[in-house]
Amino acid sequence: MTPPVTAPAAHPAQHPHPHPALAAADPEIAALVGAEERLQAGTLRLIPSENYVSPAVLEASGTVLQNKYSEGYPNRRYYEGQQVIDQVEALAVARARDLFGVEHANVQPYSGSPANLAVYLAFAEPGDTVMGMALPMGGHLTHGWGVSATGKWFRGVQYGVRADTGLIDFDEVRALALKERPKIIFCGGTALPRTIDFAAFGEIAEESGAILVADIAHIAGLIAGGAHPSPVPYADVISTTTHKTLRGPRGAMLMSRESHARAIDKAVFPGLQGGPHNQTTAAIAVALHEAARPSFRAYAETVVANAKALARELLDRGFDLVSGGTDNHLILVDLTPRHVPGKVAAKALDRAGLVVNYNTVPYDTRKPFDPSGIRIGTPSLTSRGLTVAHMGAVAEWIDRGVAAAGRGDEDALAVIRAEVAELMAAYPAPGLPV
Ligand code: DSN
Repeated sequence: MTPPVTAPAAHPAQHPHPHPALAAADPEIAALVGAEERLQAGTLRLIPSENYVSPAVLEASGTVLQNKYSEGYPNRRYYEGQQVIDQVEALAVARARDLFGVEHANVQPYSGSPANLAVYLAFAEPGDTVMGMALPMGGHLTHGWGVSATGKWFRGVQYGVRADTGLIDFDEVRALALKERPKIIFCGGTALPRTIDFAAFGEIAEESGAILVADIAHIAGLIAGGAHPSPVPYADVISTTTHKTLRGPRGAMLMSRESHARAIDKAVFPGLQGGPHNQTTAAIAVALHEAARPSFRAYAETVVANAKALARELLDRGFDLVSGGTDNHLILVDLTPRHVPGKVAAKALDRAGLVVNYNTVPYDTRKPFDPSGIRIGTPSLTSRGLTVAHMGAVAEWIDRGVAAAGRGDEDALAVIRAEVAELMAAYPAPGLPV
């Protein structure tokens, strides 16, 4: 039965509804989208893997490209009617190649985990040994961690960081690689606050005969913006999501030398996936176009400058930061000395309008679902225009929020929430209706 078409729900004051068709067809979902918009507008989003896409990226990802099936690759499809889609994908591929200086790019992986799975399919057989950073040390599930398919179907051996420095010990990585002879070595991760030495990983991979995969999901935008060294030419394969510092839609890419192009393409399709999400491909193309502009370089530099300033401010307030600080967009705070578990702190900070995630710290003595740390990042606040000058206030809110969490002081959290909302009202988020 066709649902009744109702008038769009009224939007604040006289403004037209930002999603009139949605509001008419499905007021419940429209209301939830509106609630999420208000949440994203009114809070200080500090999760390092999140961002705000531009209105152009948002528009591209909500287009009729959605309606098309296009299994295959440009000019080699299993469906007709690809006159436009082929051009969209070819443009996205060309922009990825130009921006990252790579010979080959595949823009079809649905997200980071499928992208990494495609790498296994391309370069390893079930049961082969693979090597990556352990998840609790800052790695990713798909780098061979036990609970992931990659750790169940492959033999994952894992490196970590040194307990005394919080840094990767390349002697340990080399010794492990030469002993275990993995088919694939992953570098990169989800909670690494320091510059990744791709050259050192490249040497070890070459010495041990492994394919080196640089998972740059977190730092792709910093690399594109010149604020972090590139894994080219050290990595055989570069895997990245497109929605973190790169500020594109939720998606992923695999990049490589031409010699690996066929293996990667075959692994993504038909090896692992069906039809690509063409609306996402278009939005990736737009994001790559934006990332090639000088303003993106300024954004990437400011992301890092903000993170360094925030780290300094947190250190000044006595916080214990893993590795003593940051080189990138991410800060990992060990709250053990504050006697507040990470989860308790993260939930309290959320009530204070400061959105972080609880996170394990290296050698954590607590469980992953109730760990000792919180993870903080600066991409989103930088996209809203906050600068180094604001980082003292942000650190002060985090400090007061963690203290309030420790003593269960909801009134103090409410005061912080109001202060945060006041600042954020002055820095509208890209892509959100005013
Ligand atoms: N979920 C991502 C992150 O937050 O870092 C990693 O996949």
